[in-house]
Amino acid sequence: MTSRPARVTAYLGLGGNLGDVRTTLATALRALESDARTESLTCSRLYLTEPWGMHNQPEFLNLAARIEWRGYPEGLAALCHHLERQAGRDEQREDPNGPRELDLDLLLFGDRVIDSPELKVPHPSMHLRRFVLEPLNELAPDLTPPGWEQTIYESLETLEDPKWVKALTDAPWTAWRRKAG
Ligand code: PH2
Ligand code: MG
Ligand code: MG
Repeated sequence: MTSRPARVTAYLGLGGNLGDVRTTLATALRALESDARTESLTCSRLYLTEPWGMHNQPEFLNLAARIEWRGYPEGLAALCHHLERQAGRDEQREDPNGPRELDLDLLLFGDRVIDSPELKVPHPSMHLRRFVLEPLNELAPDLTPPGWEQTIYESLETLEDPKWVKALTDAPWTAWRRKAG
């Protein structure tokens, strides 16, 4: 008999800066939400963000999502990768910090620390990036990720990333907010 995996609260960072990014993000969120292993999905606001790591590229749209996931982290990472490819992303072509249709990063998976060649959780550079921490702070300000000494809110207070992020409050996105059930 195989036992059912426990439900884990995971956090994702989503972004993109090529093509119709709002539609791409909405499609990816819908696909994440409709997966049988997803029990609920809650999103931050959408942010317009200054490119980090490589300057000469379009601004990004970013958001964070909390997902109640009944499954394994590898399964969630594989779903993210599948949705990135479905959005037209071509990893052969791209620079590590360069433009892309969709980036879906598994940031946190409960209290788990994963350090395999395929998957690293917590995401190794999330603590350096305002475009990750600012949306995440809407969902989990008091959370201290495994291995960290600060909460998300505290790390944002001391963050030195000079890149700007701007929350967008226009209506179309609001329709994609999902409250945890
Ligand atoms: N993603 C990158 C590189 N730089 N900059 C912003 N603002 N947002 C991103 O999602 C982003 C980036 C590579 O994953
Ligand atoms: Mg990324
Ligand atoms: Mg990525």
